[in-house]
Amino acid sequence: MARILIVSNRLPVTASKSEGKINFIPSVGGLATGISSFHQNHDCLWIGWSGIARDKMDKNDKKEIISQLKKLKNYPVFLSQSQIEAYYDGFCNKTIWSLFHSFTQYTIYDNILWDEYKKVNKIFCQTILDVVKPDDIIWIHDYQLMLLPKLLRQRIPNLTIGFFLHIPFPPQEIYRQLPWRREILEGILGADLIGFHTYDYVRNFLDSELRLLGDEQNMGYINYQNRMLKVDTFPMGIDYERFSMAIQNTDTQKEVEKIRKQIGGRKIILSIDRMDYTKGIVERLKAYEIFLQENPEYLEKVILIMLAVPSRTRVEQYQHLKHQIDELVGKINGKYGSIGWVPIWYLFRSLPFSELSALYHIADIGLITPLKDGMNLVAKEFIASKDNAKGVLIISEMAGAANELGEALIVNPNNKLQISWALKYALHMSEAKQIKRNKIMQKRLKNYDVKKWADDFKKSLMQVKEKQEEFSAKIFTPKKRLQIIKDYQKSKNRLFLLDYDGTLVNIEYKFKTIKPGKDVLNTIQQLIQDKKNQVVIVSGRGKEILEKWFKDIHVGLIAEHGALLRKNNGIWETTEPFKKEWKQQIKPLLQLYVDRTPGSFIEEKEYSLVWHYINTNPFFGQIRALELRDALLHLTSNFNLEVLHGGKVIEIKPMGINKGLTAYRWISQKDWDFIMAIGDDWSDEDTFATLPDAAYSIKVGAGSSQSKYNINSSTEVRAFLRELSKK
Ligand code: ADQ
Repeated sequence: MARILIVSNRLPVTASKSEGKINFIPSVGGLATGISSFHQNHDCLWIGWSGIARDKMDKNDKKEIISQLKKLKNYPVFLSQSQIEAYYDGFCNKTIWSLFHSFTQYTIYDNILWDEYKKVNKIFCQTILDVVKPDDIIWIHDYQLMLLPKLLRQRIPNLTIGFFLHIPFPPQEIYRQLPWRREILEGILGADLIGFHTYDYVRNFLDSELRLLGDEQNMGYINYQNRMLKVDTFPMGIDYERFSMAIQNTDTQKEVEKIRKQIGGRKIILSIDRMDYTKGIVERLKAYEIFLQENPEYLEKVILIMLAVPSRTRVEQYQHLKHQIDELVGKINGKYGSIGWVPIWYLFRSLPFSELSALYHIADIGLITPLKDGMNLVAKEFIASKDNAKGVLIISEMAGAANELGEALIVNPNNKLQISWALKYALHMSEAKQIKRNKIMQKRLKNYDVKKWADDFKKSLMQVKEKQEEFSAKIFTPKKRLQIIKDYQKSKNRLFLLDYDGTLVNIEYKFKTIKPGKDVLNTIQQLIQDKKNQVVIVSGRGKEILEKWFKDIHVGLIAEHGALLRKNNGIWETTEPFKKEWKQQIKPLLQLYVDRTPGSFIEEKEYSLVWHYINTNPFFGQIRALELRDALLHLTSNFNLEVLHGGKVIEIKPMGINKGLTAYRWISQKDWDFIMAIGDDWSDEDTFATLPDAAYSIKVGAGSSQSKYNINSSTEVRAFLRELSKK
């Protein structure tokens, strides 16, 4: 079994130095708590920063840290204090964290911070290179290390790399504000599998990819620089067992008793977060105040236990937030409290598991209302901790977790009145209803716990690798090339079926300008000089243009994807008496889409109509293409027409037109002892399918195909054909 290197900014343990001694304590935060059990149960090494700056340790400390961490299956990355400040406090938290949570007003763009981010990603890369073995799986976590996948890929091209983002990926109109948007995207795209918590984030990422780098996806697969990679949703689970069983620990039971004694029979509302402006703590407090104000019958009968874990305390924004929350809590407690009752119990610290699980267990309501949250594990932990399934979760619709917790009370975190109503509703909810709702959620969370999540991610990563291998097995290696050349030399009757766009010439931005250059014409001339060779150009283009381009060259021509053909005698024939009248009825719809989609245009061929969107805004063009395809499917249902969507075109043509059927007229003509078909898109698959077993079929570019081989580009196609013609 392959070893897994988990890589994250922080290790699951944090080192500190006091009185000359190095101590370790568990780190807080979603990632550390979430996958620590996966780490323990697999052959893993966790790589990350240890918590002590390099310049604050001596040689012995360094040795001690490495050796202590080794026992815990951890390996440290050493960073200086100034690097941590500029990279983590700076770029990560003042630029990425705020922008990715759509808090553009807090986002700072500073080249110095960006430079440090790049430097630290390189340090991580070097540390991994020091310990990595060729078969290791690298699983990189989160926004601090978005350049790392590419850096590693450059050094070890075949490495298996997964990347998971724990925070939201913002909508493209927000993402594109980042001055380094391309570098970051390209950095992430170094991975083989890219995971997000929700489908919304996947869609946002794919939108940005399409707009900024221009690669279209197919079922989450992207063909990026001739490497197939996948983008998918993996909603992170929790260690369900740990939380659901917690109440059986005597320590947790003692804590429950202690809290009960202090609180008596009052209803407990629980709020737990890291102290962060994305978590909506201020809005939540204000909503609680409205609740107290509007429902005086609940005064002295409820208590809000608000737990905030100190976080990023060196960042000014966070200091300001702490100050604001302290004041607000003081104000509410002062205004509504009475002797023997404080409306808010406010704890600003991290808690041991026994205390945390006791709070989850005892609380009547979990009030979790982030303004924006990648997932939010606290909400899931609250539900899992309810051994008797009693309790009500109120969760913000802006938390990724809301997608999986549909039976909870879902609120808009900015709507304080709604939160106040939800509190009242929760306090009145019957126990039967609570149990019914929670049991459904518990079942779901138990099924897809953190172990399943991590296994699922790993399994998908290996599947992507398998797909890549299938593809590389077909890559046109020098050995395969030699084999074909040998066969070519032995043969006497050879047939070449060559697609035009994307095969003999590169597909370029401006559709209309790709006429064959000297390079293409000379290559074909050289091939047909040998009387043993018959060349057929198998194209989707109209007959006039093909005739013009290949005027004096004795090649067979197939036009309009097989509707028309010209044999060497120079006379065009139709393969079947296809109808054309339908064009008048379809054209107005295409014209409407041309008017509504700047950059698109119609190409009219004898038997087909094509709507091209290669020159449109890629994202908009794709949306319009999907709309048009749907509209056409309705309209064409009575006409015996086919609607094909591929390669930045939508083509409408009569059923039964097919490159393969027409190519077969040549294939069946003679007893060829060498056949080679080359093509790049869906329409060429029909040609490949009609070939006899011994024939050679080659697809240009990556992507799945029934071809025997894949070749990288049309430049390589031309070079290979020239090489053959000289043999
Ligand atoms: P976080 O923003 O840290 O994580 P969250 O998912 O809620 O947020 O995880 C917090 C974790 O810290 C929980 O596991 C909780 O048990 C623990 N915790 C909270 N308060 C504590 C306390 N006082 N004492 C001890 N432990 C405490 C980021 C993203 C999230 C995403 C996670 C995981 O911001 O959206 O869910 O990563 O991907």
